[in-house]
Amino acid sequence: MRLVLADQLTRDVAALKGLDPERDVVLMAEVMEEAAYVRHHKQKLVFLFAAMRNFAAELREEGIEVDYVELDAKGNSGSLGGELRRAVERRKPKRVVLTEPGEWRVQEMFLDWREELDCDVVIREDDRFVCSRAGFETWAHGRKGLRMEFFYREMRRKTGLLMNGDDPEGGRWNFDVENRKKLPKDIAVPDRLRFPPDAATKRVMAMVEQRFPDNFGTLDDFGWAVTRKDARRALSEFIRSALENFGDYQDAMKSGGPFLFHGLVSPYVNAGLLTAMEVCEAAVNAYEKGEAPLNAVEGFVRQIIGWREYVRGVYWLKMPEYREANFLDATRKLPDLYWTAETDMNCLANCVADTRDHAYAHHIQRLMVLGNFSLLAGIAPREVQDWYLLVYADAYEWVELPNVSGMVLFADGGLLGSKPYAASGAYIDRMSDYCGGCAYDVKQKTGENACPFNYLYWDFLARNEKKLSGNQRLTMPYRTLAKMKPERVREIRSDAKRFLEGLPATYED
Ligand code: FAD
Ligand code: DLZ
Ligand code: SF4
Repeated sequence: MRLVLADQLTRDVAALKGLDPERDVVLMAEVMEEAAYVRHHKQKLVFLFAAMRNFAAELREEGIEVDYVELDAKGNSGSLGGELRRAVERRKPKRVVLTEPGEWRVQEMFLDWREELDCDVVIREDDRFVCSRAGFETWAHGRKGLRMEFFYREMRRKTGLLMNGDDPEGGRWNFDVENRKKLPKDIAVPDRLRFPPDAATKRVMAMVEQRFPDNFGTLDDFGWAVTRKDARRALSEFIRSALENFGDYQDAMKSGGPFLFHGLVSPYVNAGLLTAMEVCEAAVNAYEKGEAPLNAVEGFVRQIIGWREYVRGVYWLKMPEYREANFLDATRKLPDLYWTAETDMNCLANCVADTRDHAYAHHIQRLMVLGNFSLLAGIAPREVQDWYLLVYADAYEWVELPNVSGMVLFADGGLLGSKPYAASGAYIDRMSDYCGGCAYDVKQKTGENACPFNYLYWDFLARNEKKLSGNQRLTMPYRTLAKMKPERVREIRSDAKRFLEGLPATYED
């Protein structure tokens, strides 16, 4: 019996290798425990359940027997362990074959099953990643800092992507300095290929609305691909219409335009509809044909074989302690605006609304608006982690946690990033059109009308001076803070206090 989880929907995922249709059965189960360990965005649930059902149908078309348990099936025990136990009783297999899960929580359950089940349980390595967990440990061993850049270079060598023998294509490993342009007013942003739900997906939508009516998010604009075939079409369309500008405008943000020139592939790659290597190879192929410049293609490949592989490595290296890390001792509850989008801060309102409407926001929205605010406001890591884990269609703890705790909140004290990504309103103003439509004035530093990011930034530095002032990369801002008159610092801190105390945080999740 071969178990396939919702984020393992790849025909040659490890558990399906060597499958014999004459002998083997595939088990897939929709279960309440996985659907409710956080209250996932409605689009994430629809995406995963519809993709699971379609994947099962594709296996059946191949002549493979699939034992598929729907969420509403009679007798569904509600947990993966329960469904596995029931299936073993039903089928009496000699062996159960699994692919290692993406999350620590699920791995702990797998290890329990191995003890409990009345048959052999074989757990195979998930070879959809370029770097295995053991490979990352070897790389990390003995290193003081785990900088992504050095790991990335190894992944380039290992995959041969954008390599000329031992040298990087174009003579440099990283073209990031060319990837920070502001969006010109007249630039045409391509329409993105979205997939209106078919009848089967509509049935899943009805089930999700009925079973999870109060979960975050809307289904009105559901447009994710739910089959490998459509995910391939989405990838081709990205390569054709957006990749060319991906690099230049990777950090740009626009009101009402969350997709810009981004790949929109993370839900597919994480769930298995596309593989990381095929996505990178498609981009490199466009470069080789002269259809996309090197800064775009290198930037895109770096996100996948660099950042994506690296955060997974850090996750498995540091779990389970990583979840509890709170270097800055942040304790604030998550403000309601993360659920309601109701705030006068136009940047936050836009990013939460994009998240609610699409279960998606691009990287800089996640990092420099939603994340930056949670860092400056001192929101407790566990509150922020839970929010990010449930709101995005691509979210699993292995990728969410290092991004949130390491990259955004500096909760790991600098393992993942050399300094916190704290920024004032000037950064958001430079990289977006949000400030023009905002009730606050990004140029004002203090007072009722001032952009809250401005005083929250200095308040954050003052509040965390003991822990952060020794950080070499923060020498400049701490020097500026030291030069400020005491009454100016008092004014900043009192604005921050007034603002933060006025933020409602009433939602219980
Ligand atoms: P593109 O901008 O087109 O990038 C291409 C691909 O690179 C992505 O599809 C993704 O697979 C990979 N990638 C890019 N950046 C990262 C990164 N920092 N970490 C890992 N992979 C990356 N990504 C997730 O897949 N799941 C998450 O739960 C998740 N949570 C995040 C939380 C925070 C606070 C931040 C700052 C980032 C998070 N990311 C997460 C990373 C990144 O924001 C998304 O992968 C990206 O926005 C997905 O959209 P895209 O496919 O259009 O990406
Ligand atoms: C995220 C998720 C959800 C919502 N539902 C299911 C499910 O019903 N059945 C299943 O097999 N997997 C589900 N998942 C994905 C698991 O939580 C996933 O395997 C873990 O996130 C480990 O990576
Ligand atoms: Fe955001 Fe400040 Fe700009 Fe308003 S002024 S959109 S709060 S950065």
